[in-house]
Amino acid sequence: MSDYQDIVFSYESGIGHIQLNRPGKLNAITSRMTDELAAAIGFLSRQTGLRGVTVTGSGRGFCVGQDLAEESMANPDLTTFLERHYSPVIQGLQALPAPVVAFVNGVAAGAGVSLALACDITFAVRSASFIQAFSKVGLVPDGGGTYFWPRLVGMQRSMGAALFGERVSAEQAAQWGLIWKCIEDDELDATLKRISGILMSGPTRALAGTKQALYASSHNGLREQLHAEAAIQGQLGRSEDYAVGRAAFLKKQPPVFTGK
Ligand code: LHQ
Repeated sequence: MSDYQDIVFSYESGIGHIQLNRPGKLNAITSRMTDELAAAIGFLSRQTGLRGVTVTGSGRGFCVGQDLAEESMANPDLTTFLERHYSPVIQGLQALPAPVVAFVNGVAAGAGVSLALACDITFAVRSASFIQAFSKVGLVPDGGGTYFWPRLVGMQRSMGAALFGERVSAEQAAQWGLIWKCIEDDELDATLKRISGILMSGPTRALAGTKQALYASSHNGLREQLHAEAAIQGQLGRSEDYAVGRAAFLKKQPPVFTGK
């Protein structure tokens, strides 16, 4: 879709592809980029046939966070800035009713790490790394950085990474559970295609329900969570994909899901 400049965005066969597109600046985030991300996410949220989303970077980096050279960064009112530019993107990604998969193709720093973690699941190439660079510029982790990290890797690792701003390798990130998998650099394109294919032919409503239930668990007790699972399963019990999946299992055949 041609109107975008700081991202490349396409939507095909139910899959949205977002590529951050400022390779010369390691995809540092501009206000135009957050506006374009919000527009792309808004577009995806209106597609009834949405089945998945991929997010990656162009060039040698994934995203190094806020563009510190942007003029707006001289304005100390970062509260308004974050709420206007970042919160809609982070919440928008989490709210999309289909899995959002990050493919971290190189270094991620600052809010670029938060952007990757706002996706539902993250792959990173072996040469990629994650830097909680905020303390180096006198700021706290933002874009959900203090929300995602402790939930994924616990308090000590979150503290260490944020207080000292040390580089965390992709392999270490996978060992910690910050990301799903560390893959070889030359496997990135094939993995992105393979995962897109899986999402394109997946039981979309069940995957959306899985995302919804897992996120609800971060604020629910067991009783509420059992209710949440039962409510979602109640809707899926009436879905076409469940009928297809059950029939295929009984016939010992692979299911052909339609996402309905
Ligand atoms: C950059 C940046 C960058 C601009 C590299 N900005 N140009 C705060 C405020 C409000 C709202 C939202 O959120 C935030 C939180 C944040 O995200 S604050 C920013 C946090 N990020 C950083 O502090 C990362 C700063 N970057 C670096 O430390 C290095 O670039 C790393 C270690 C990531 C990569 O180092 P190298 O591989 O050596 O690359 P490089 O430093 O040479 O960068 C390549 C170019 O990208 C270079 O431009 P140039 O024109 O000189 O080639 C950098 O200036 C530019 N760049 N990060 N955040």
